Order: sequence, then structure tokens, then C-alpha cells
Amino acid sequence: MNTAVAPETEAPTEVPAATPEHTRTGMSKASLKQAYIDNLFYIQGRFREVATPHDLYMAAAFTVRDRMLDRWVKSAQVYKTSHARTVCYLSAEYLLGPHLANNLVNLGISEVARRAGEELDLDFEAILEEEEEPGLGNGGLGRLAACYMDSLATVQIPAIGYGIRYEFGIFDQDIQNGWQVERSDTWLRNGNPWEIPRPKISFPVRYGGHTEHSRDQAGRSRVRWVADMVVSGVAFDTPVLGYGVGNVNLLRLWKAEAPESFDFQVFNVGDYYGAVHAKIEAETISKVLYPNDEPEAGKELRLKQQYFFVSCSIQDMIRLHLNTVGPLETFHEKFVAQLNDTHPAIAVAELMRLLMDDHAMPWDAAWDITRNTFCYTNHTLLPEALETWSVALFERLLPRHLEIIYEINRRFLDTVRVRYLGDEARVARMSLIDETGGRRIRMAHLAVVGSRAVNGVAALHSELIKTTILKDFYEMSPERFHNVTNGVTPRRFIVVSNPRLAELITEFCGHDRWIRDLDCLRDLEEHAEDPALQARWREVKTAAKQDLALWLSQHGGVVLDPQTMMFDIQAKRMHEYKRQHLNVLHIIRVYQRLKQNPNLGMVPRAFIFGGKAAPGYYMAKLMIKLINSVAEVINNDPQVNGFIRVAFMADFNVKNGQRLYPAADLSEQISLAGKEASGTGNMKFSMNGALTVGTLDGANIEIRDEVGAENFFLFGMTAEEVRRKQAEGYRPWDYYHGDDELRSDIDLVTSGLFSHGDTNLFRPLADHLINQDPFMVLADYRAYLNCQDRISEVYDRPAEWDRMSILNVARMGKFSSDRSIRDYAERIWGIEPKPIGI
Ligand code: F58
Repeated sequence: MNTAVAPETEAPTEVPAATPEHTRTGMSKASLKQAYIDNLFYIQGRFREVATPHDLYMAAAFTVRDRMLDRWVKSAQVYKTSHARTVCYLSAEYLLGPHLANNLVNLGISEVARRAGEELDLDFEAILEEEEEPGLGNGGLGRLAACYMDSLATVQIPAIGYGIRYEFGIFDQDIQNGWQVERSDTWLRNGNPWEIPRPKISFPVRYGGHTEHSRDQAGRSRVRWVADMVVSGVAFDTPVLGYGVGNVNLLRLWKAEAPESFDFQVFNVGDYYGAVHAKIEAETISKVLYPNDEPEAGKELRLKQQYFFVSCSIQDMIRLHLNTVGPLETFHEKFVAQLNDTHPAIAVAELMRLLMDDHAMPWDAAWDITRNTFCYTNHTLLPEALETWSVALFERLLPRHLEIIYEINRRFLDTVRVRYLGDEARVARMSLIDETGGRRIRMAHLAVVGSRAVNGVAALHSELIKTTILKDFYEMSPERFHNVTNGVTPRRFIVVSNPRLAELITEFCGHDRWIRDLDCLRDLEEHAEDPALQARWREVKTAAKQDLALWLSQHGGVVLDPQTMMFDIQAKRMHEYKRQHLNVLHIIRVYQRLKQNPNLGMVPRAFIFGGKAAPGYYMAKLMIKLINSVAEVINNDPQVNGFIRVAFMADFNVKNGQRLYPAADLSEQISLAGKEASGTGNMKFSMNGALTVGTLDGANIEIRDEVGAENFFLFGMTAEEVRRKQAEGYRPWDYYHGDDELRSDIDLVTSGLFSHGDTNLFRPLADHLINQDPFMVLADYRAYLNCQDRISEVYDRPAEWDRMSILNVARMGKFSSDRSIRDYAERIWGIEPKPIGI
């Protein structure tokens, strides 16, 4: 059954509806106008003349939300009555980005809404700009969850995304004197029109205390957990509409509150401050997102957050199941729960606890259900990013879960012993408890043992998992290991962020099917050498560069020339493994070449960076300072600034990313091979016609396979070469001493040129490179430079560049998150689409 709507070009037009439309659901221009005026008046309580920009935005948001609600209710009804198997995506992070433009696209009413806005004399762009984005994530992992929510709805898979409604999302980044300064993100300050609070959907979540073991009348062992703290998790629901379909899924985020009764109890005995304190302590749990891109070792609040949202979510799933399908014995037939990294891995113990302690199920039955419910996605190989929690903290916070984990471990290790007789070293390696040093719980092991399937996020990553961090588990049950290469949603990352490109693609493909079937972009291939398309392609790119240049000049003051300059962009979290400093060394080399030969005749380049550093990550913050310091010198040096300029875009988030991707000529994906699990920025840039300079890391490998090696600028060591070099003993100082240009570039960093004479400021960075260089910047430096020279040569041949750019876009079908979700649905979840018509 094809339930997709007609393409947007055929979407409701200005033809008056035959029967009068409802102002809350009608899609005609007249209905939208009336709805907007009504919402401004009846919801915001304003008439046009006194409305603030925020009022104007809220009225638009409610107008759009109304149009999603009937589809939402219909979806919920169909899912419920058909007992549809449902995916529950458990993720501590959702980096959603602004909703309004995206929902307009998915409803198919962007154009008609724009025209309605014009007739109401509204500044459509200003309204879109007004939206505060929910930044409930750190980076790739959180953004992936958001892309997957869009695709789940679009490919019509019944799904619930569960997470935390952080009051403060990822910090806003300011740049002051070249340094990152963090400001708290107050995204809820003016209200959030997209969410619906559900005060009646609330669950108690307990912490601390002790357990009591007994036997019931039938002689079965029973456990009672007597906790010493309880908070309530309250549901806040956001509808997630698929593109061109009637399916609306649910994003359910939990807010922590003090349970009312608890409050009064304390108050009644006269301890007013105690009651207030308890309330604050409870509400702290969903207060703030941890802004780190590695796990926060030992932070009690972080573990409380994880358990908080997991417990609410599993209780909610049990409630839904008991309300619809019935006995808990079939729980795993109704639900599959995907663990987005180990942050929700405590769910394994929580489901066991609820089934056994609250629903009196015996261990084996409970384990069978649990093991068949969960699937686990790993997102990192970095050893320091593998989450562990001290047994002592667990014992204090979650004593019952610790008992369950011990029992899971005891039973699991017995099977290991039987399988590998006498191999106690293997038993120790596979244990859920790390006994080396202080005793710690290995959350990845808990996730693997408690799951039916395990997957990595790109082909290389999934292979490396099997040979490194989860080798023993792979050897024991290879059939449970999978790969699902990440993807990104083309709705947000092409249609919303690059409407000119979207229009051009539609024109040359002759259809807009590509928006929901990205493989259709292949239809562009035959036009790759067509001068007509190439000319238009270049116009679109230049226009996007103009937009970005204008924005940057207004926010930070750097002036870039979009006509002559290649826009060379690296935008992602600041991290040594991502090697922003390798990029900086190239800039310094070009700078030195220009200083030595001002008549070099090079391709002018704008080097643009964006990315946040974890607030406590000193080296990453120093890299930001270095970029800004190099920018200051170069941008103010008239001898070179006609050829090169450097810009750091402050506050790289989803909204700002949407300004960058369309404007890039060159996308920097230069992590050390074997370190970036997948990367998804690489896909967003390439989808927007940027060519990639990249290593054979993460999904870069698959991008190169798809677009063709001749359309990708490859450099650097392979993961295997990296491994070998590390095994041989890597000596960065050999590179430093063996390459005059490299030495001179690093020496310039510490010369004081970029630090007003201070030769110490960047010393830690340079010393670290020369002495340790854990991410082998020096080993890849020369290859990177040579590759950059080739890139400049090709950029000088516009027809060739344009052809490569068109082919990149044409061959990006694989990297739609729709494909990823279909992979999960078919190969891991065993779920069929449940189409809902419009
Ligand atoms: C990222 N991980 C990977 N973690 O680094 C990236 O290669 C991959 O494309 C992406 O996941 C999606 O699979 C990532 O973003 C985090 O941000 C965590 C936040 C919480 C603490 C641990 C890291």
C-alpha cells in the first residue's frame, strides 16, 4: 500500500476547499491564515500590532502542531488496536534541532505556509530564526537519535523514543578573547510549544536503601527493595511526524519531580527546609545534560539520570503492554528496546527486577524475556569512553540492581567456564565486574550479555568491535554481531537546510521522490557533466556560501569572499582524535608558503571551524584558542588575507550546522583511522555537495566506496597501519626532526607569533604532539599536505570539481537514515512497517 502523500508541489493549494475546512486541520492557505490569527489571539493573547517576535513564532508553532495532532491520535489508535510491534529507542540524548521548519516539510506545507505568511505580512525567516533549539545531546550520538526518530516515522515503524527532558541542554558556546566560554542553555525559558505534558503518566523511581529477602507461601524466593529516596518521572510528549505519511510517533521525555506525598510527609513533621531540599534534590535529576563527550567517571548524578529515565521508560512499556496485549510473558513480542550506547544499559537489570520482584516471575522466564527485548548499539572504541561504574556507588544507589547484576554475571560466567574449560583469564576478561584496580561494573558487558543483538555504526567499526573490545563475546556468539551503518535524514539536512539545492535536484531528477527514497538521487548521475546543471549547481553553492559569509560577518566579524574562496570546513566536537590541529598545521604551512612567496598564485581558501569542547577538556579548549589565534594573525595580515582567511563559528549546534553544510566546498573528515566510530557530519556535508578530504575511518570508507575513489580525497594511514605502527612503538619526534616544514610549522605555534609573544601558551599542545602524539598527527601530516595540494589543483578546474560534487550527491542514497532504520527493522528488530494514511 502506498500511503505517501503527493509531492509537495501538488500539496494543497490556493483552490478553496469544497467543504469548509477545520481551522485546526485545514491545509489550504486560507485555513492556515485563519488558524494563525486565531492562535495568536486565543493562545498568545495578542493582536498583531503588539505581538512580540516570540508571539509570532508561538502562533506559527501551534498552527503547525495542530495539524500533526489528528495524525498522532490516529497513529496511536491504529498502533494500539492492531497490537503493533513497537520499537522503543532508549537514549540519554536527543539533539533535535528546531522543529518548525522540519514539521512544515514533513507535513508538505512549507510553500503554502510561506505564502500564507506573506499575505499576513509576516517575516517567515525571522519566525523560523526565533525558535530555540532543544539541544538535548552532545554530538553525533544524540543527533543520530533525532535522525532515527524522523526516519522511524517516515518508514512507518511504530516507535517510542524515550529520554530525559533536561531543563538545561548542551551549553551555548561564546568565544571571548579566543577562548571558549560556556553559557547555560535556557531553551525552556519561553515555553516549548511542541511538547504536551502528561502529568498523569508518571512513575516512581527509587534510589538507595537496602533489600530484604524472604519466601512467599509457595516457597519461592522474593525480594523487597526498601529504598530511601523516591522521585517521580513525569512524561512530556513530543509528536514526531514522518515525511509525507500519516505516521506520527512519540518522543517521550521524562522530567524528575518530587512526589507530592513525599513533600507533605516531611512538611507535616515540621521540617519545611527538609521538604524543600528533597524537592530540589529530586528535580536536580533532570536538570542538566552532562556536556562531555566521554563518560563522566564516578558522577553519582549521571548514574541517577540514567536509572531515572530507564526506570520510567520500562515501567511505561509494562503499563502499555498490560493495557493492550496482555500477559508479560509476551512482552518481548510487543516491544524491542534499542540501547543507544551503554547509557541505558541498566535497563537490563531494571526489566529483570520489575518482572521478578513486582510481577513474581521466576528468573529463567524473566531472563528469557529480557534477553529477547534488548539490542545494543556501540558507538565508540576509545577505551576511555567505555562506561564503568564503581560497585560501591552501585551498592549505595541501586542495591537491588547490583544483586541482579551479580546473578546475571554468575550464571553467564558459568557458561563461559563450561565453554572454555580452564580459561580463567578469559573469564576475568568477560566478567561484568572489572576486578583490576577498584571493582567496577562494565556497562558494555552488561549490555552485550543482556541483548539479543549487538551492532556497530559503520562497517569498519563493527569489524573492529569484533577484534578488540568485544572480541571474547564475538568468539562466543558471532551470530549476535551486526553492522548497521549510520545515516542522516535528508529532510532536515537537505530539504530544510538547503532548499535551493533541493529544488535544483528535483528539477533535474524530474521528481521529488528522492526525499523519501534517497537512492533516487542516482537520477542526477546522467547530468553530472551537463554544463547546464553544473552552472546551476555552482550558483546554488555560491548562494549558500554568500548566506554563510553574511552570517559570519554579522556574528564574529570575519569577512570571507564566497566568490573566489574555497570554503574548507571542519565542524564537529573538538577532540584530539578528530585532529583539528592537523588542519591548523596545514593552515600554518599555507601561511608560511605565502609569506615566503606572496605571489604564490594559490587557490584562495576560507578555513572554517565549528565545535564545542567539553568544559573540562583542556587540550580541546586550547585547540579552540589556537584556531582563533591563528585566525587573528592571518585575517589581519594584508600580505596573505586576500588568499586565506580563518573563521571559527561560535556555538556549533544543529541550527548553525544547517548554515554550514550547504556552504562547504570541502569537508574535513581527518580523524586517525580506527578512532571515529562512524561520523555523520561526513554524510551531511557530502549530501550537500562538499567533497571530502578524509582518512579511511568510520563511514568515510563507505562514503568513498559509494561516491567512487576518484571523487574522494583520501590520505593517511589505514587502521591496520596505525595498529602496526603503535605496536612497533610510534616515535613522533622522528617525524618532527625528519621533516623541516613540519618542524617549522610546530615551532611557529610556540614562537609567540600567535600569542602576542607568549611562548608558553601553546607549549602544552606542541609538546604533546612532539612527545606523545597519541593520535598520530605527525605521522599523517605529510600525506595530508600532499592531498591538500591535489585538492587545490582540482578546485582550479571548476567543471571537474562540479562533476565530482554532483556525483557525491547522486551517490549518497545509502546514507539516508531511512536506510539505516530499514536495516534495523529487517535485520535486528524483526518489525514490519505499519502504514497510516493521511
Ligand atoms: C559518536 N559518539 C561517535 N558520543 O563518536 C561518532 O563516530 C558516531 O558517528 C556517532 O556517535 C553516532 O553513532 C558520540 O557522539 C557521545 O556524544 C557520548 C555522550 C555521552 C558521554 C559519552 C559520549
